[in-house]
Formats: sequence, structure tokens, C-alpha cells
Amino acid sequence: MNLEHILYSVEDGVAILSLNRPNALNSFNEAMHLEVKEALKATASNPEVRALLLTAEGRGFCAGQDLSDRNVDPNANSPDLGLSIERFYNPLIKTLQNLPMPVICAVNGVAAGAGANIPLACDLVLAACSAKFIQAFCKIGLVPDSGGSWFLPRLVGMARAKQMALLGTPVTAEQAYDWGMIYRVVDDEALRNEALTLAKQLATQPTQGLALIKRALNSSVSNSFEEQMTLERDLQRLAGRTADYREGVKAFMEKRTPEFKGR
Ligand code: T3D
Repeated sequence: MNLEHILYSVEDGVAILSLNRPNALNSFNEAMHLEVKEALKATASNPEVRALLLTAEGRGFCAGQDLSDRNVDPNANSPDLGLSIERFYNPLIKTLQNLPMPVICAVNGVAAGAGANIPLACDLVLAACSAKFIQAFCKIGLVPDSGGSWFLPRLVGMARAKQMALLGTPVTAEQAYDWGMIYRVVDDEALRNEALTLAKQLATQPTQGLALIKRALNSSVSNSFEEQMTLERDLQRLAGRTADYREGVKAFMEKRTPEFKGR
């Protein structure tokens, strides 16, 4: 991979993808979108990778769309932002949601616009004490995208979702934790290590089982009770066919630690 705007490596079963345009607060231009897409494709197709850590370089996590690419001549035709959402942001969010492994997000600083909503599509979000989540869209006449208008009311309730989306009020990491938006708040200096340790630990677990858990919980948000019970049956059937399930039961019976292979 020829990468200029992100860093990507694989370590102990964990793919580490770090946004790397710190001077523009890691905002997305088209080139960064394409590199992230390629890295996620490599992650999904590498059998050695059993967890993804998404984070960023510098003092911020991500400021959403790079607005310098949108600063057009007032007399020119308006850019088709729907196309940008369809080509880049929606596929990114769907890929993170559907990746068959845990996705850990380490929010290392300010997260604004699409950058505030990308973490909400991840499975476990750790945020640095100094991080802030800002639904900045309302400040420039746009609407929350990248799944924000779907995730936020479900995570924090309609009143807080509207507060964030209509007022653009920054939400601190502590508030985000109290409101159920994220998993943990971590000291700034400890964030990367804590997130990587968690990702590495998850990479030793029954990957297919975890992927099925993720599918079950994500689907529950829009499924009826009946649909969910049927899905649980179907997913359990798949889980029961994995080698890791057999190993888990065998190890339990033999009173030893299981050695999961992610198969
Ligand atoms: O267009 C489409 O494709 C549709 C999809 C849209 C998705 C979206 O995400 S729309 C929302 C876009 N994002 C924003 O509106 C956020 C804009 N940024 C901010 O409001 C603030 O920068 C922050 C609240 C995030 C952080 O504030 P602060 O005071 O900590 O930092 P700063 O000084 O504003 O920014 C630092 C630098 O990053 C600065 O550059 P400079 O002056 O040092 O050369 C600033 O211009 C740059 N920067 C920050 N955000 C963006 C950006 N450059 C380009 N695009 C940005 N979004």
C-alpha cells in the first residue's frame, strides 16, 4: 500500500489504522478516504488480523470533511454533497459496522462533524480525557451524517441528540461516557497503549463468535423481538460450527485456558 494520509500496520493480530493529517486535524479529503478504504479492505482480507484499532495522529481525532475542498467560488455550481456521502462516508460507516471482528476506536482529541460520528460506528470507543465530540454540522448549515442521526438518538436519547445536533454543543469525554456514547475515558498519555492492549486481548478471542455477537447487537436496534429471536437462532447455529467453539468447550472440560485461532 502506498500511504500518505494514514498510517497502517499489523501487530499481534491487530490492524492499527491511524489518520495522519494532523495539520488539518485529520479531516477527510478524497485521498485519505481512498487510503482508509484500501486499508479496511486489507484488514478484512488478512486472516492474521482479528481486531482493528482506529485512531489518529496529533492533537485531534478527526474534524470531518476537509472544508478547504468545499470552499468554492460562490458563483460556481454547488458541490453534490449527497454524492460525497454515497461514495465515501456511507461505505466507511457500513464497513466499520460490518467488519467481522471487533473495531476499537481511540479518540485522541477533538472529534467534529463526520469525525464525531465515525467512533459511534465502532464497537468499543475509548476517549482521551481531553477529547470532545462536536456535531459541528449545524454551524455550517449541514445535517449530521456518517450515521450520526441514527446512532445519536439511540445512544443518548432524543433530547441530548437534538442538543448536540441543533446547538453544536461540544460534549466532553466524561459527558460522552455518562451519556452512554462511549466505553471508557482514559488519561491522554495512556490512551494509545490502553486501546492497543484491549485490541490485542480481543485478537486472542474467538473472532468469529465476536463478529456474530456484533452482528446480533447491531441488528437488534432495528429488529422486532421476533426477528431478533430468529436471528439469535441462526447466529448460534453458525457459532456452534466454529473450531473456536469446540476448543472453548474442550478447554473448559479440561480446566485449561483455551487457545482460540479465530476459525
Ligand atoms: O462535504 C461533504 O463531503 C459532506 C460531508 C460532510 C461531513 C462533515 O464532516 S461536515 C463538518 C465539517 N467539519 C467541521 O465543520 C469542523 C470544522 N472545524 C472546527 O470546527 C474546529 O477546527 C474544531 C472544533 C474541530 C477544532 O477547533 P480548534 O480551535 O481546536 O482548532 P482550529 O484552530 O480550528 O483547527 C486547527 C487547524 O485545523 C486549523 O488550521 P490552521 O489554521 O492551523 O492552518 C484549521 O483550519 C484546521 N481544520 C480544522 N478543521 C478542519 C480544518 N481544515 C479543514 N477542514 C476542517 N474540517
